[in-house]
Amino acid sequence: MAVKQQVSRALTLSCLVSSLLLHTCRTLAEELQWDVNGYVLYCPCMGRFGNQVDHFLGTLAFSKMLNRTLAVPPWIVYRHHTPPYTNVHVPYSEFFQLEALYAYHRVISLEDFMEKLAPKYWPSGQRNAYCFETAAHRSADKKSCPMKDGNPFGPFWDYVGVEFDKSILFGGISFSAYHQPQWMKKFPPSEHPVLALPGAPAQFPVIEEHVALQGYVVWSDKMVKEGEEQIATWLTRPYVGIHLRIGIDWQNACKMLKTGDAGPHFMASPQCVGYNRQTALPLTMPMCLPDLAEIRRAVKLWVKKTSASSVYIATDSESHSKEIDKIFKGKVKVVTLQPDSAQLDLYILGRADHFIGNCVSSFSAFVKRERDVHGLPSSFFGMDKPGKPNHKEEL
Ligand code: GFB
Repeated sequence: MAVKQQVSRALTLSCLVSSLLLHTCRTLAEELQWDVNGYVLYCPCMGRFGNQVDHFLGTLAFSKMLNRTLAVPPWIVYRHHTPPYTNVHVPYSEFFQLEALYAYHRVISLEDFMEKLAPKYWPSGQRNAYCFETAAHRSADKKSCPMKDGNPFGPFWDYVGVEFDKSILFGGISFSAYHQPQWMKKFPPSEHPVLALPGAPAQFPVIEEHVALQGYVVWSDKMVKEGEEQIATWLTRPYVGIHLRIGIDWQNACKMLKTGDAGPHFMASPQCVGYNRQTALPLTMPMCLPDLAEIRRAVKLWVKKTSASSVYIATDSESHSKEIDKIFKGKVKVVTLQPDSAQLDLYILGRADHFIGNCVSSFSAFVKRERDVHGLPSSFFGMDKPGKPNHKEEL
């Protein structure tokens, strides 16, 4: 069954499912049973939050494909600029409901797996690491999986208290559905109960088939409360939410468009140019790095189209709130909170009456997918109609 259909069916049944699940989870919390079909463990070691979510969706699908329970890892939050500069590992359930994932597949938090199951079923001395031969070739002895080499790998496995005892290498297979029989044959759960991987068994960006799995990523009650409070305090509906990804790291990344080193598929861009490489629309500079003129144009267009009373600006650096304020001469409220929590920005953008995102950013992609699940409209800077050529529209 197509993932999209599965999601909508699951959402329709959500009330029933969640009450059943709450019961199941309570039972599970009391006495967790070992799953004889095995487990998938991985480190979300590539990129920041948006990248980690893309990988998470693919890994969820991979675990279901192998019929193994997914040990859901914490999010890795980097603090490169704030003391004590060490990574923070935030349990999945801080931001999202773990139970909501059950409607798609069996999961357990990695923390619970380690605390409640690992001591008995995956004890020290029996902890195998699994990786591609090519990855092991980078290690000193050329035979060991680089599970804990460097940051964020070492701190991640230290967080859950894991040392690896042995490496098992593989090659000639990918994480796609095409290789499902090979995975089952090579690593039957009876002999390989825990597949612990150095990175996500998934592609970046998330493949089209798995985009709708976003429907199972449901905000935690705590996040909903905090987000709704901020919306009620600062914003008047209808509001347009915009994501400005314009900081220095992004300026450098977008330079690749100028040098011609990037095709239409560049980071998260399939979300707006289309997933099919043959028919993908061109990726232009304003889509990657909108300048102030483009930001003003798009905001003005969508505020007018939606008769918005306020604009919410989420940004990685500069908010341009003064310049945006000037367009509307005080008639539209312009708000930026620049919260420490990136998830609060994501929540507010997700609930906007219209969203203008950055086509290339996986942070924007999180918002776009979530809004698609709920049937809410989105556009991108440099592309007013995603997936279709950008018709210039008159105000
Ligand atoms: O989420 P993310 O993977 O998206 O990484 P990209 C960007 C990070 O920057 C977010 C912060 O996780 C946030 O921590 N950030 C960006 C923001 N925009 C906002 C915003 O509007 N509000 C708040 N509060 N925070 C990739 C990175 O970023 O870009 C890769 O994952 C690499 O590591 C690449 O740096 C160039 O896909 O935009």
